[in-house]
Amino acid sequence: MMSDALLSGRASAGGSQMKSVVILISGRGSNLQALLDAKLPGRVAAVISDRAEALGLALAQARGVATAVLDHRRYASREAFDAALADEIAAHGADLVVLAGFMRILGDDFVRRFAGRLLNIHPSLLPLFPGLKPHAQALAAGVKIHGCTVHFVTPALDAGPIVIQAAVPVHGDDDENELAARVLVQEHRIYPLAVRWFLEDRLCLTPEGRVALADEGPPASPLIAPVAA
Ligand code: NHR
Ligand code: GAR
Repeated sequence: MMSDALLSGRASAGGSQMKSVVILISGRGSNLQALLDAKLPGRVAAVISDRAEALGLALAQARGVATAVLDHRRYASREAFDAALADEIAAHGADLVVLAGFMRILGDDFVRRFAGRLLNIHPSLLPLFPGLKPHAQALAAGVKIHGCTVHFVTPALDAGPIVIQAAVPVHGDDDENELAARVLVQEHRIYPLAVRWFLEDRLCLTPEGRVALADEGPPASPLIAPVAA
């Protein structure tokens, strides 16, 4: 829903308007760390992992953020896992759900329940290279520019409306790890931006399923790669 604040360009953040965010992780948690470091105008109500060994859980605990683990292997079906996860998120009163390296595909019922308040970051320039191993896919395709995308989550995997992208050059001698590290630096820049816009009521998904962003700023610079003399 487009709020009056978004339409009028008035952004409100703080006081009783402060929104709650729940962050879902599966692993390392470097995007979680970038979000926690960003001093966002909202409350991180909980960090939930589907893996007990996720390193991001310790990070959240060290910052005084509530954590929960829902191991998908303990549920009889994807639907049962999704329902338990949705209830756990709702118990924290989430206005926004942020997938930060969360590695379980979410079913239609889950996505519908959180429609318009569910964001993901994927390490490719979507719609290129959705799904698993996007850096390996990019290297195999021989693209010279790669990157990352923040999008609203819809039932179709990695195909939801795009909020922001960052591009990086692919170097001739890159391996998967080098390329992933170059992209990750940019993930840590664009995800806090997108989440901030949502929390400030400047970003929403319209009823037509399009992204609306107030105050987009000046046009960005082009990136050309390779540079060759
Ligand atoms: N769910 C929906 N409905 N739509 C999206 O766009 C989603 C989603 C759930 C997660 C993140 C995602 C990514 O950015 C994401 C986007 C997991 C897989 C996957 O294949 C694919 C994409 C993404 C996350 N998961 C396997 C599964 O069976 C498990 C893989 C594993 O455990 O390593 O769920 O890329
Ligand atoms: C990040 O690169 C993120 O974009 C990616 O996994 C990494 C998680 O790192 N997400 C996906 O591939 C989603 N399927 P992090 O745990 O350090 O944030």
